[in-house]
Amino acid sequence: MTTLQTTCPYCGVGCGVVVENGALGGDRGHPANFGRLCSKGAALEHTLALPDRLTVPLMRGREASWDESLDFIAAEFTRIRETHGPDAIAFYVSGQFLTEDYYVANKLMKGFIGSANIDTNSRLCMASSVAGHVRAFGEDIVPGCYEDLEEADLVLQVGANMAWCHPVLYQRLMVARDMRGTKIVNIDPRRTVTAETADLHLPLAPGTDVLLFNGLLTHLAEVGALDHDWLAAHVSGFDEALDAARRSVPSIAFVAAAADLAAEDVRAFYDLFARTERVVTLYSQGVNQSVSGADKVNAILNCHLAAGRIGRAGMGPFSLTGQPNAMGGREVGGLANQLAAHMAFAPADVDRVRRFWSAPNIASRPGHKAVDMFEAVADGRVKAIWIAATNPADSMPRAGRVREALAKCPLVIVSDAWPTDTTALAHLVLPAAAWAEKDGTVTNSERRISRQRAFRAAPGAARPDWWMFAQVARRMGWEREFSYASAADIFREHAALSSFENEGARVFDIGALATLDAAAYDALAPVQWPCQKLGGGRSGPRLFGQGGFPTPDRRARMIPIVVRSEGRPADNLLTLNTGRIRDQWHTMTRTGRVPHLMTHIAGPRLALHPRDAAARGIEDGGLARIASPHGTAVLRVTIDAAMRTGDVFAPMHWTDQFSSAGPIDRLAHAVIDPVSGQPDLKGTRVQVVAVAESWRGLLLRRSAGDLAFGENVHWSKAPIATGFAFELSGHAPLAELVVSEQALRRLLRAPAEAELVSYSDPKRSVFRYAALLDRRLEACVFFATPRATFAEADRAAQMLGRILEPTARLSLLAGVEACVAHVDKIVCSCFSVGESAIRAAIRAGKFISAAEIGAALRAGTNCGSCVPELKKLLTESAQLHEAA
Ligand SMILES: Nc1nc2c(c(=O)[nH]1)N[C@H]1C(S)=C(S)[C@@H](COP(=O)(O)OP(=O)(O)OC[C@H]3O[C@@H](n4cnc5c(=O)[nH]c(N)nc54)[C@H](O)[C@@H]3O)O[C@H]1N2
Ligand SMILES: Nc1nc2c(c(=O)[nH]1)N[C@H]1C(S)=C(S)[C@@H](COP(=O)(O)OP(=O)(O)OC[C@H]3O[C@@H](n4cnc5c(=O)[nH]c(N)nc54)[C@H](O)[C@@H]3O)O[C@H]1N2
Ligand code: SF4
Ligand SMILES: [Mo]
Repeated sequence: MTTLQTTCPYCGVGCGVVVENGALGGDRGHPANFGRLCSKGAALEHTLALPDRLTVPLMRGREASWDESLDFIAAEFTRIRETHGPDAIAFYVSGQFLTEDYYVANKLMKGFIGSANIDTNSRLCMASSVAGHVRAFGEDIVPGCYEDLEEADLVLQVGANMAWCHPVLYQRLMVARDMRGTKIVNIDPRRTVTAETADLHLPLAPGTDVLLFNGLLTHLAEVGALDHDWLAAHVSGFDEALDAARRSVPSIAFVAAAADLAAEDVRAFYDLFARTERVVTLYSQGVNQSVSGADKVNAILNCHLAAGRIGRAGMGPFSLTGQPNAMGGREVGGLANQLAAHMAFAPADVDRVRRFWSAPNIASRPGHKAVDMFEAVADGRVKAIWIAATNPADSMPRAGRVREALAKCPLVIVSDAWPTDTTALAHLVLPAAAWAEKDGTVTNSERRISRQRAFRAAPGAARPDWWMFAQVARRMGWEREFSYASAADIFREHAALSSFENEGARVFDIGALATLDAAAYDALAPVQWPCQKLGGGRSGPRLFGQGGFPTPDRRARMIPIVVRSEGRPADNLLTLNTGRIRDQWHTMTRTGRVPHLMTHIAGPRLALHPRDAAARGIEDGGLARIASPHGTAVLRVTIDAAMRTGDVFAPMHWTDQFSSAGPIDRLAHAVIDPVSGQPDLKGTRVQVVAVAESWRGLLLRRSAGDLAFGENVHWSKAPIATGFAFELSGHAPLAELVVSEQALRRLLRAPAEAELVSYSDPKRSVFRYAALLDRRLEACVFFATPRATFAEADRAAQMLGRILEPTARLSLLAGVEACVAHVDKIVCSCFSVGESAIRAAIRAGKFISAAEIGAALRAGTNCGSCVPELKKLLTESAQLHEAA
């Protein structure tokens, strides 16, 4: 029996995973999850052998060797550097890099190429928190730990849909609340499943968080909830911050009106905060991804600093990190405005890092932040860009413009494990080793460094990212400085830099790990930083409980937050909010290929309040066209009373590979927070109109392939056990699509030798076709009127790839009538339990708790991610009962 411990590659909770004889499970010994995994973590096993991996370097589509590829990059970088200067080269990397990948890329760019033009998708994710932390604490530090959530009496969730995005941490909070009675206040314009389980939900108008927290600060002052001794000893800037807050927020009534909240709810929230000592404020992208992101962060930090609620058990502000290594990337200095190891561009820092690296060309000023970086690509200042472990053609705002920039760029290099909309734009595609195939470390939201360990061989010629960057560096002439033989070599150097001439000036110090030998690195147990060399200063899971901030006067700084205009223009536009769904990870390169993860929400849906829908003649399940000045998309609509009027929500996940709608980021504006450079991905103003649907279709195929439809067909693709299912929807007559047998064969990917079978009932607009090759069902397509849901296609889906005797063919197509019943939504993806089964059982009076549903149907008993939805179904049914 072989057992290996590693870390989940998805969210910043950083759960431990054990691999036992090839089977994956939660690591009971890991202090982040104690054995739990969410639906995505539990499905990791199904991602190990996903098809279509990139396995060889591709130069303009031609297979190339590593030697040829790496020599080419080194020669081009050298030439561009000499001709145009170092700033003509850029790296755009990722919070999904391991710390070791990040360290090498950062060192190459900032110490050797000699530019700071390395930025990361963390700019879209964590930059506002980084800026807020640095302004308040003097360094980018999350002061608390996960146990604080369990020891708090009040937990705020601000712009954080934890039940879907940080599920295991959410479960820990729910368990603690059952025992301790923790109060939970959720602050989010949408009534998310997370908000559903809170004691108080404040559905504030988007972008009004600063007002709400400025109001809280003035309230704390008024009711005497400040900690004056603490303020006197450890904080500066209090008077200015309170003064600014008072000027922006004259009264609770003012906050309520501006944020569109009930005044009694605002007061209830303020009172709860004022009288509860143990408060944790969790926040995520509803805070960070905003034009006022950094100000939102500091408005929150101000309240915790003023009340002295930081760094002690059960209290503190807590920035939830997004990606598995969002934190590690900041530790190495992977953002363009950082240098390395929590040092920025102060001359003494630059000199220190230069000496440590023996760097010939150290960068002395910040480089381009993500949005600017792609602008610099567009206007030709950047002539070569290396993109790794991120998919900006889909995930950057104004994605269309990003694509245009890349299309014009003389040299685009992309390292990825799967083909994406970004690799499609690369001159050189480099095959990366993926999770399970590479070694290194990641740091989670509570500053805990955990090992990712390889337990599979990388396919073909795929290699770890650090290796690629080190190879290019060596071929550019820096052989000795990049002579790493393993991830452990890199980690030791990184750890040594963190404690180099540190003497307590920087809290990020992991000097104790700088001497790990290979065996100790291999065996490294999850550890929180700081961890200094023996006899070092700070340590422990919480920081700043006794002050000691890393600022020149050792005091934290409260920042006066001036509220910029929050007024809404009086037009007919809606605010496009974007974000995540439970079972998908970003641009779906992994989760979008796992059939059962596509069953919770099967396609890109635009959520819209009933009133906004009615005003536009949009029906539930119908289509809508959504347009911004940057792009348009047609999406299927879910009418949802959990939305505010005036806002719509679309998931960020779908791409051109998965839907005709493509990435929602084609529409997103690239407006940034002036402090952090983070784009406001939650606030694009859009127009939404109904699109008439003339028919609906379901295409089942064994192979994915391309769908060459024009503008008039909306489609989305989902993997199923036997192949792929495509939802189709036409906004022009069906006859324009199925014009000929040839067109039909293209749709079904049926070669000339394939046999076609058809069934039609024109009176009811029912048309069905199947293609068979050697008697096996290759593909079939069902067309019907717009309200059809194709429940009868289930059997056809099961039959894909199977032999179908002539007698069975027609009956398969004839099936039952196209029925109007709802296709069941899978609530529990671990055990495939559908909503209708759960509802039916609840109606029959069988269950009154999620635990009972679990006992009977197993739903919610594995990863627990669906427990909030089970609770919601129970509450809905109870409400119906009361109403009746
Ligand atoms: N299932 C899943 N989990 C993930 C990921 C994933 O792709 N899928 N990605 C990971 C990553 S990288 C990240 S960054 C995290 C993100 O985790 P979250 O930040 O929790 O997720 P989002 O859905 O982006 O946005 C959170 C909420 O912000 C709200 N919001 C929008 N505007 C405002 C506002 O003005 N004020 C307030 N208070 N709230 C607002 C939205 O309605 C939304 O519910 O998730 C991580 N976990
Ligand atoms: N509208 C909108 N846009 C958003 C957001 C939003 O809320 N709304 N959120 C933003 C946020 S917070 C984030 S974090 C970003 C995420 O956006 P991206 O980083 O673009 O999303 P991913 O799909 O995670 O991209 C990671 C890529 O790395 C590849 N990969 C996986 N493992 C490896 C590896 O080991 N090495 C290499 N080289 N490649 C690998 C994957 O196949 C995938 O293509 O999106 C941002 N964009
Ligand atoms: S909560 Fe889920 S996605 Fe996040 S680390 Fe844990 S198992 Fe992975
Ligand atoms: Mo993120």
